[in-house]
Amino acid sequence: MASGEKRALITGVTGQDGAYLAQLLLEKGYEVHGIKRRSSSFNTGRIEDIYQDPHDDDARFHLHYGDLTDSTNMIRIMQEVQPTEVYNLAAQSHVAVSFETPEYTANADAIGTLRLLEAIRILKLEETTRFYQASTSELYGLVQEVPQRETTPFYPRSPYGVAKLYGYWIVVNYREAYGMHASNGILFNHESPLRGETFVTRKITRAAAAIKLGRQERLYLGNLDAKRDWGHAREYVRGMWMMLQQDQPDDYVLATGETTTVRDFVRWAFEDVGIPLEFRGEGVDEEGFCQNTGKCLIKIDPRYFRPTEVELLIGDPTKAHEKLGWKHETSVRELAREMVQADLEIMRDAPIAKDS
Ligand code: NDP
Ligand code: GDR
Repeated sequence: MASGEKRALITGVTGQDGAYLAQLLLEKGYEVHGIKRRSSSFNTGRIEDIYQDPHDDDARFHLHYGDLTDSTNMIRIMQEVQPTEVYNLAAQSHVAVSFETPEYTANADAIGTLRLLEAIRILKLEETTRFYQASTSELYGLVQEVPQRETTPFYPRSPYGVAKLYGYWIVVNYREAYGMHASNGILFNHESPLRGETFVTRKITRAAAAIKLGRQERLYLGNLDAKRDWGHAREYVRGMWMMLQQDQPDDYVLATGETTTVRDFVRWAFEDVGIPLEFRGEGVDEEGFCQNTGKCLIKIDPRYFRPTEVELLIGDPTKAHEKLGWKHETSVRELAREMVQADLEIMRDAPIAKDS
């Protein structure tokens, strides 16, 4: 590698953020290495557009099989790649699923982060390798202060949040103990047409498209009162990169500063496919009716309620704005529209959507 050349290693490259980040770094001239998991079915759909044939001498995008639960595998990949920047985006990232798989979630999300930091230390790459950790607004959990900022106390409310709390602090500790350039991005929810289908925004936009096209009867959801600060994933991965370009490592909140209920997101998505909704009832009895036909399109299924919920997230991105020059651009309303349009296109050829 020529001196000054940048080489990134992205864990979780097959996920929403991994796909956007890989694309951004390739555009910036990086050599990009991604870690993907072995799967019995195809799991590289999101990076199809940037895939490069490894036989091509000019290829700058390379994939390695790996898993955050496997230390020797992490050390070997780190040794082979010798990255100048590591972006740790891999995680069991579904909050509800973490209640069902708490031990695995801790292994991948908490100890997985430690494994990567240790790989850097064992290989004596501390001086040359910068580290980004995908921390989360789920650290804030039970409301302590609004809007939530870097100094707001943490109170996670799920095994996922607790595992990510370990990830956050081990990054801070390795920064202080070994002088590593390691930063936490405390990112609030960010979505896109590449969002996983079981996260609420995508579940809603897919269902709105499918119902519009007559391919689905109704949508089952959980807590409609939860409030989230939703931004666009493409803009948030740019913030991750900006953090690693700073002379000093630090921790930053990325958020829009605006919060929306799940119910309003549902309303917008259905409005965007031309189905005005009216909600009646409350809690588990709540139902959303199409105003034109009186047909019940939204029903509450208590299975989607979480044992402990994060009711309100609203972030204060002032530090990122002032120190990084980062700011969100897309409003949540525009985001909903973009996702609905994308799902309408996909859905025209898709098989009938199943309840997810
Ligand atoms: P996704 O769920 O879309 O992607 C997660 C990625 O991690 C996938 O590539 C997945 O592989 C991979 N992965 C999961 N478990 C392992 C493992 N044990 N070893 C190796 N790879 C694994 O998440 P997002 O892209 O949305 O989020 C990226 C990161 O940012 C995550 O760490 C998430 O927790 C965090 N985060 C996300 C926010 C958001 O709103 N999107 C907000 C704040 C933080 P596969 O494709 O095979 O499943
Ligand atoms: P979240 O995202 O838990 O905030 O974590 P998700 O979209 O799963 O839930 C958002 C809110 O919607 C409520 N909800 C439902 N959620 C899902 N998935 N399915 C439903 O049917 C449903 N009905 C209501 C939830 O209760 C919740 O309040 C995301 C992930 O990307 C994490 O990895 C990341 O760290 C945080 O965002 C910031």
